[in-house]
Amino acid sequence: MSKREVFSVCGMCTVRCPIRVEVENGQIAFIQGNPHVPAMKGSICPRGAAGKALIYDNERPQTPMIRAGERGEGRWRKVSWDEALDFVADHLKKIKAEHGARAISLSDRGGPFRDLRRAFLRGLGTPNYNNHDSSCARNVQHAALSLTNMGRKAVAYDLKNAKHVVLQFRNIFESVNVQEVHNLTDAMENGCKLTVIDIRANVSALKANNFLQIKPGTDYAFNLAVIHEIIAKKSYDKRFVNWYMDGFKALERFVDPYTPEWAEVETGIPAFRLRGFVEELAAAAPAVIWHPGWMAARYKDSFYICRSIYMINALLGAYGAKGGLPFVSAPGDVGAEGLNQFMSLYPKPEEKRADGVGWKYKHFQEGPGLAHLLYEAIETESPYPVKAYIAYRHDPLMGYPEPERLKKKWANLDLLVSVTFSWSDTAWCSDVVLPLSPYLERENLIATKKELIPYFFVRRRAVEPRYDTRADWEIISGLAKRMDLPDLVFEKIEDIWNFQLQGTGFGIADFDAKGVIYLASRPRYLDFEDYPFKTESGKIEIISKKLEENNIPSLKPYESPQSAAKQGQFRLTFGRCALHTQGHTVNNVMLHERMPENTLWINTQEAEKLGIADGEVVKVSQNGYSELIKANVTDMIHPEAVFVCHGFGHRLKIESRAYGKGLADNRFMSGGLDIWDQAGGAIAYQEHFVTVSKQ
Ligand SMILES: Nc1nc2c(c(=O)[nH]1)N[C@H]1C(S)=C(S)[C@@H](COP(=O)(O)OP(=O)(O)OC[C@H]3O[C@@H](n4cnc5c(=O)[nH]c(N)nc54)[C@H](O)[C@@H]3O)O[C@H]1N2
Ligand SMILES: Nc1nc2c(c(=O)[nH]1)N[C@H]1C(S)=C(S)[C@@H](COP(=O)(O)OP(=O)(O)OC[C@H]3O[C@@H](n4cnc5c(=O)[nH]c(N)nc54)[C@H](O)[C@@H]3O)O[C@H]1N2
Ligand code: SF4
Ligand SMILES: [Mo]
Repeated sequence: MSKREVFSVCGMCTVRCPIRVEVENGQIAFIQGNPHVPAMKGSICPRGAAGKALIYDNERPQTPMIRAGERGEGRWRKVSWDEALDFVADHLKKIKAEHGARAISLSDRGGPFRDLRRAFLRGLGTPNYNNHDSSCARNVQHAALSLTNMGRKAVAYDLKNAKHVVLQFRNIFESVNVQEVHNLTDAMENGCKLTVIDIRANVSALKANNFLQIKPGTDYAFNLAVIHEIIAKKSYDKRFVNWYMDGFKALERFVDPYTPEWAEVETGIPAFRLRGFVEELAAAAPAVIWHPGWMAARYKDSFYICRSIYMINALLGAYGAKGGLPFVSAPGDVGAEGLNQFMSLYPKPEEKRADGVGWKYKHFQEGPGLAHLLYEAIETESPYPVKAYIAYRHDPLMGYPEPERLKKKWANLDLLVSVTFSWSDTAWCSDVVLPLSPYLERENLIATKKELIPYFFVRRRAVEPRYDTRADWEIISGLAKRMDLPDLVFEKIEDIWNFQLQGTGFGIADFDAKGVIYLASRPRYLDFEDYPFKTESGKIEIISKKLEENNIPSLKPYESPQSAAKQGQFRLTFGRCALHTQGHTVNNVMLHERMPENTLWINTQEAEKLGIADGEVVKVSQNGYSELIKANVTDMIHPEAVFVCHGFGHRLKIESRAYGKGLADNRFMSGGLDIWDQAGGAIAYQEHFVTVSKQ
């Protein structure tokens, strides 16, 4: 019997936890958190444990496929890798010759392993790289940039050392990042307080010291009143404000009308509770983390909510502080050399982006752009035609609103390719499916984690592919070879790793012992005087020149949210659950067994008015479209909202377990592709109402 251990990286969600895998006789025997990464404590979440079931799933794409019927019809021709890659490359060449390289676009799931494919796009000469972030954290990113000219990941959440953590539309104990869960739990054992501001009592709320149930759509009102109270009681960190806040006076004037009593009427949270909460925060400052949010693509004012959170963190002196939001270090900050980048082999394309980011919308960061605006460009051919789209580990038909409308926009494409390890609506609708090996069956590039202690990490192959699938680097290499980009063609992964590590002083064998290479021996906290805000003034700028120049207010007055028009109508809200990841695990045997469908959370009193009993199958409808779902009648949700876990409602027969189970929230967002936050860039997914009725 042969037995070995492989250090790798989980791929069941985009948190990408470091893992240790035991392999016996070429089979996965055991998966655990990498014990050499202290905050993992050797553990993984339930989805991480279900990685094995992904490998044995025979309902995933097993060979390359080219469509034989119409798009979405589901008639496929199984082909060899050579034929599939030739097909894609021939189309890309033809499109490039006819419309220029800019007519080629790709979107992905973001993350640390994308250097090679971004280099591929640069090599082709197209600026049209996007990721999923306009459906996720773009508002948080743009809020951070608008105040500090640094992205949201420039600071860490130092949960372990925090004294008070605030979660507002952030459900840390279900929307899991394993290290964050352990760090917060440790802190709470040492007396750290937890406040949860949510529209429903989620698992995090059940563990919290304070749970503030808020009326949906009114978070901005609450936060403005918090700022008002902090300033009125002079509870802010004077040294921080003097050194590092530009525009404090403007902020003070702006929040003047937003008293706790005013906010009580809007939010339903009593003024005395807000006051007590602010007192507790001030007592714990600066070791406070008010989490700025992750899935913050919810409302038309979500960007301003995120901005207000960063401002509160600043007023409390939490920015930069131990136990707050200290700045992360890059390799260079701790005297180490960073990895070599494939992207730097090619110049940045000069062409303007199809999604308008950087020229039409100058206040947005280019990077991953805004994918929903790419889709608009595909439809309108403005500013120019985009004819090829590669959905690379991305399922926009599940992740964006209005899938049927999105498909019509894509009708303009000459080539639609999906690179994926699972079936998805997008893959089903593609011209070509290039099946990716699941994470346990493939390697990835080496990646850098900027942290208090920065480190390099690498995903290694634990077992050989069961089916005719390939790793990312093999797919990109195959395409690069056909598109005459010899610098991106590799026969073996070691050549890629060697290129990346050249000049760092490390070799791939240095990952053998622990799976990661730490670049410093202890956490690096900057001295107060050295905070590296990247604005012109070197301070947090409350009034953002970039926003104002683009006619977007830095301080936006609060507007009350729309309410339901009649009884039986509710705002549709959503989130994640601990047992599934987005739309791509609902067909996983192990996870499906534990949670086969989502349910509709509905407030007890509202359900009674409609005569709906707990567990009853009810009808949810909007504009003539309806689906059925089981009601979860509960006191734990605000009466104006209904809630579902996202990712269910699959309609592909090939996914026999998930087929027809649960409700797909994105199908109840009529007009939703056009409802987005003009200041923050993200889709406003929760600006929709549904009618709930007995069947
Ligand atoms: N209505 C509604 N829409 C939403 C949301 C919601 O709650 N409600 N949530 C939003 C959020 S937060 C996000 S992030 C997006 C997600 O949207 P997507 O990024 O499209 O969703 P996923 O299902 O994570 O991934 C899509 C495909 O990529 C592959 N994949 C996913 N993760 C990985 C990975 O780690 N490695 C590899 N190799 N492949 C992977 C799978 O094959 C999967 O089919 O959707 C957003 N859209
Ligand atoms: N288990 C699991 N973990 C995951 C993922 C997964 O799919 N499954 N996906 C990962 C990804 S891509 C992301 S983006 C993160 C997302 O992680 P989070 O940002 O924490 O997102 P959600 O779980 O969507 O929602 C958090 C909470 O927001 C609440 N909420 C909804 N509307 C409102 C409102 O108007 N006001 C307030 N205050 N609260 C509201 C919901 O009830 C929910 O409890 O999770 C990551 N981790
Ligand atoms: S949070 Fe869970 S699913 Fe996500 S990477 Fe970590 S162990 Fe895997
Ligand atoms: Mo996300």
